[in-house]
Amino acid sequence: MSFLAGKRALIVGLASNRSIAWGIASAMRREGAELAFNYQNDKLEGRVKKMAAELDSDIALPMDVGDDADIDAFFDGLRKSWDSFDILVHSVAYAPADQLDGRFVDVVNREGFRIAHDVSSYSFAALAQKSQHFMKDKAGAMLTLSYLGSTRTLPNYNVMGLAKASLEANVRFLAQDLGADNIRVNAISAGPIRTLAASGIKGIREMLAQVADVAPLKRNVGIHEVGNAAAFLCSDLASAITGQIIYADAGYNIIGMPST
Ligand code: 0WE
Repeated sequence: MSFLAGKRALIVGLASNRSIAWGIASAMRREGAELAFNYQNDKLEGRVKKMAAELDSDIALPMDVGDDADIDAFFDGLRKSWDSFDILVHSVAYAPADQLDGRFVDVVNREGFRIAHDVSSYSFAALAQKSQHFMKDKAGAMLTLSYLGSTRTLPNYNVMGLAKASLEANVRFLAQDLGADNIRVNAISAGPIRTLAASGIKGIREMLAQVADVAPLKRNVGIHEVGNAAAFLCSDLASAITGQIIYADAGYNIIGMPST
């Protein structure tokens, strides 16, 4: 197929071989894209560089998306390898652990709210702002990752739900502005997946079991399925799709009441 041949993709948020970013990077590489990565901190440098090499990339530069100076330095560094690219993938979310344990009304606080929205939503706009200049007149595509908690309540997701609601609005405003430059902006709302970020979460096992029990496809989804959807959405095959939140969740989001 190689429907991403000749395209360059910047992947932000790779942390391990269980990351959704790994599923996306693998699918995009399989379809012919050239890749570049960030790593959040020194601890992740070696691991990310090794995974980049597995996908034939020697571009991995430091960037914590919570830091403006890091973002500036990252794009200055990237410019030394690439004067343009076609695809931006944002696969980053964070809320302090105390925000994801207990009733929203009891645990929410100003700092937790700020950090969740800063790292999980603002960072997408910040990366889009920098990336637009690399993507001009390229039929570019930007993609972020959302979750059902943006529009429905579920236990413990709490302020991350508000941050995902903000992220989805972010997709629409960016899509409106960047449409003029032929840049499309979409999100994939993935079903729950056992990544490193999810492994510490209370009740994740029950949530995975619930999805497998009641979702139309009667199973969970994997990072490589999210990767395939991402590769499609960022390819010219999806040239009419922008501003959308596409669910890759085995159909779970359509259920009102499970059938017996
Ligand atoms: O968006 C997410 C999780 C993102 C996330 C994960 C962590 C764990 C470690 C954000 N911040 C942190 N902070 C930490 O300290 N998901 C869609 C996965 C997820 O997270 C949940 C879920 C699901 C599903 C949290 C509570 C309930 C369900």
